[in-house]
Amino acid sequence: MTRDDPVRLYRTVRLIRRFEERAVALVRSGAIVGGIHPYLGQEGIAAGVCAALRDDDLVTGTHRGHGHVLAKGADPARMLAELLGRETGLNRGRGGSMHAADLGVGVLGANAIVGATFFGDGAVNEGMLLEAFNLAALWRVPVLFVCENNGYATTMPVDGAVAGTIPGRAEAFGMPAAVVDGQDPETVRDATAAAVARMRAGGGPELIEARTYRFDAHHTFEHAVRLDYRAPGEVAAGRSRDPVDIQGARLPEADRAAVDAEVEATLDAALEFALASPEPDPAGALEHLYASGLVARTGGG
Ligand SMILES: Cc1ncc(C[n+]2csc(CCOP(=O)(O)OP(=O)(O)O)c2C)c(N)n1
Repeated sequence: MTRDDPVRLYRTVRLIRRFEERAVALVRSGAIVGGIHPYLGQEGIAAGVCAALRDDDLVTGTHRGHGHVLAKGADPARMLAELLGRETGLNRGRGGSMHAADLGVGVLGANAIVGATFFGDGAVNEGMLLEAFNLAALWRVPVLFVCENNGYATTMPVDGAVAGTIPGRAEAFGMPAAVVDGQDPETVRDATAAAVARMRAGGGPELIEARTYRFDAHHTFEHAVRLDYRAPGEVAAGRSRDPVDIQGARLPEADRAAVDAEVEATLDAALEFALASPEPDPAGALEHLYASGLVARTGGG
């Protein structure tokens, strides 16, 4: 199977979907402490973008970052262990949901600071993002900025927060920009492949605005505190364009069922591994905070 094979793309969106559904259940049961920002509904973007990348390409994600980590190829078992705060987690349980990193597969890290390389519509009014656009364009840095426009920054609708357009921000710095259907993994993959080919040939940075819809809460805290900012009809319409079904419809039913079963087995094993893993020893709480060789400064510069 090639990296951009339709079956493989389906496997990725399905893996993220089921990983997230299980993670939400683990939050509800109290096993995952502190909650998560579910990526449900946006799976086609991470899957499509990462299908067009090489293993040695680097990505950074957002606070809604599980999908980016999984799509780039991190081990779901170690990712789940990370969410559960276990020593076997990708970051020994120290990073958790919003700081999962796996340098082995080119994931520099999910990032709780709004405005990383994958980013939401809420980031497009952040000054540091525009500064990054400027320097990337000026120095022709091969970076693909992927805006996952799910229509809201927490509860703030895009229309009430974004003047002008998202591609317009890139174009102001001379960067090519495309708007794509983020619910279709193959559309995202093809747009990414085209941009990445230009960038590898020295073309400089580009931006993709992927239009999507967040199926679940901004954060799982919303499951307890119902916030009334999306009309039921809007949510139903958004959910009707499901990236898992869109990609699944391209596969023979038997292939889809086989992938579904394989994903379930992978996640069953992942959960078993994670739950059987020890929590970090409190005595080591200060380990792995600094790169080896560096010591914490105690003040005085
Ligand atoms: C620099 C910064 N400002 C504010 C926040 C608080 N914050 C966390 S998520 C969020 C909304 C982000 O919305 P968006 O970028 O559209 O991403 P989405 O949550 O929709 O995926 C905000 C404001 C933050 N984490 N970082």
